[in-house]
Amino acid sequence: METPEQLRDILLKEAADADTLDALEALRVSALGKKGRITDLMKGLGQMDPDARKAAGQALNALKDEVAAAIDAKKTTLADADLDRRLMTEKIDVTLPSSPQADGYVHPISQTIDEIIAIFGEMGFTVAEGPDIEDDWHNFTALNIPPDHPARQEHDTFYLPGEHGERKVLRTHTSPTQIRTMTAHKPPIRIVVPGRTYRSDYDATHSPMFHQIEGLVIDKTSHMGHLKGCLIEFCRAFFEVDDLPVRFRPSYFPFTEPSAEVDIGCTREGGGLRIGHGDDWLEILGSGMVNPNVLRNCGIDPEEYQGFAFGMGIERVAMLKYGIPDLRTFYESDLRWLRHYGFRSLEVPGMVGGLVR
Ligand code: 2NM
Repeated sequence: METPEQLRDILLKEAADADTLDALEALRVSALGKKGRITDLMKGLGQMDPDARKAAGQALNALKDEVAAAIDAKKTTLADADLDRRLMTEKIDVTLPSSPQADGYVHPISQTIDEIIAIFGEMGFTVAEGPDIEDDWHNFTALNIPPDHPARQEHDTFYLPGEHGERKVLRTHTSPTQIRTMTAHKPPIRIVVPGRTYRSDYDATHSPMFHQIEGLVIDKTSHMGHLKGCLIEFCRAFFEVDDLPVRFRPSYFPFTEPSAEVDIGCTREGGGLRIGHGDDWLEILGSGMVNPNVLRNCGIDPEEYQGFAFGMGIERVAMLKYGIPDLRTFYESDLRWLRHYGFRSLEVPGMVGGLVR
């Protein structure tokens, strides 16, 4: 067996020579482990006389500490070198896209809905959604449209049989979701409701299924000034014209009183249309102060609360903003059309979209 001095030189050299963390761990076990070489020497202390044992014991403990320290120091050196090597060899190109570009396009209807939601989202609106299949009460009655009102025929409603003999309807507007929100939640309310709507009508400017987005604000002091400010702001943000002229024209809806149609300024020249300034007007939205009867139908006290509502057709504003000439092409699933009019999936909807002018 080596003397402690010889063992010291051997172990320190082995620590210096170890060139992997694994080799260093093997050395630690063979020197300091239960059956290690220093441990073996310590076992010999038992046969020594007390004075010699004391001196030898101190020497062996010092040896143990020195070897353990040498192994730890070498371990740090190797780990640092390993990290340096990885930092040198493993490179990340942070300019690569976070995922491969999807081989698909966002439909102009989806893009337009996202843009409109982004604008109203900035104004504090949240999104509400509801069922496409409605009942008479939510689609007509609660909205102050009586059973014999011409609006029920005017809308060319699709009727369906219900499960218990009653009549169901495919919603003719998204307003029944406003009714559901007012019935289920206490004001203040500030929502927009996008979605599919249905009317039995089909020609160059009408599809039996189309999309609407409607908005509703109910609060204690909401008034016509809020309606006007909100919708002027929306039209200017959506069409990306800061000083776009906006006009409010008196109108009639059973669910609002007073009601107003909202027009934006435009120019018509040689069959074409330019949004912005000019001597002509283009209808964009319907709007009004929610009729007190509608509030009462939803359990809201019109003496305490009032509010405004508005609605628009998605296809119509998408065609205007993006220069899409034919309504029917929205539903033809023609990939060449989608590659032309669609949007890249990673484009962020918002007020900086690509208006075609
Ligand atoms: C429009 C025009 C005017 C409207 C009204 C309501 C409700 F539920 F509050 F009564 N929702 N939507 C509304 C008002 C919709 O679309 C042309």
